[in-house]
Amino acid sequence: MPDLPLFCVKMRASAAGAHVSGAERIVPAARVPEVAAALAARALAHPKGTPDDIRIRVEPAGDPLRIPALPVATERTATAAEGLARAAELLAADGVARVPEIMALFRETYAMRGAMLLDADTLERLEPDRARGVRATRMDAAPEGSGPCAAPAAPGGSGALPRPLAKNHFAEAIVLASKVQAAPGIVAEICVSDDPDYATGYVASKSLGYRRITTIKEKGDPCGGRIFLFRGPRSLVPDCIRFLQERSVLVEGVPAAPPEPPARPAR
Ligand code: WAQ
Ligand code: MG
Repeated sequence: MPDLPLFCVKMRASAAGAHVSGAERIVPAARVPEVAAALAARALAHPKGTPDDIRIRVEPAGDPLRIPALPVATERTATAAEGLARAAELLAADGVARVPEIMALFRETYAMRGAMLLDADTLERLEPDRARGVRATRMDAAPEGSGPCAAPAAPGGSGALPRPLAKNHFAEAIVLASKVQAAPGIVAEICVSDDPDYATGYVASKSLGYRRITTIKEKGDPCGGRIFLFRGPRSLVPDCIRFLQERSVLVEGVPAAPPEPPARPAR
């Protein structure tokens, strides 16, 4: 049983109204002060610059749903074109129709803070707010061991690093992707970071697991986004959005680091 009460600690930093960084954790009450301080330090140390507004919000997490992390595999690609083609191929093999149209819609996500929620078959957009998109929130990696008090929590890994000071793209993304695939009606996700220096993206589904694609955009490109693909009756959409935005989730078995891709063939 988790050591209750647990709290969601969220940080959001902006400069001149523009988003700079954000992060969140779910921790026992006793760790809230330490985690809030670490998230504030992370906001202040962000490579994009010093924010002029940092918000730390602490809310009761209730009794989080515990789900396993999606299995992780790495696909090695050399160029953005190759990576996008691989993403399309994986989605198509997973039963997603109209993949080229979905990939074409991806550019419309670039300006959004959240994800596009797209009907996988009709390609209707289901987000209530199209400019913002849908945000998955209230999630963290479950600490290794029995309860949330057992060890410093995982995203970022081993505990040797001052974790919250640097964004661990992989650890945060596997938590988000695992929660998203647990949402009612979600069948797949595609993600490209908006961090200009981070060219690795992924596609995820229950059957594909979390498939990292080492190069899915060119280095230096600030455009990124996410699409959550939904399949089901319209009446399920509110449940899906509520789960993504409100249900606290702890993801178990998050690997400290992604696995190495299969060795490249000798040239
Ligand atoms: N919920 C929904 N959409 C989000 C969220 C969220 N919590 N956070 C970000 N987005 C959307 C938003 O449109 C961003 O522009 C876009 O996703 C990319 O977000 O295994 O860093 O935080 O090494 O830049 C993938 C890791 C890293 C791959 C992805 O995404 C790997 C990443 P970013
Ligand atoms: Mg980013």
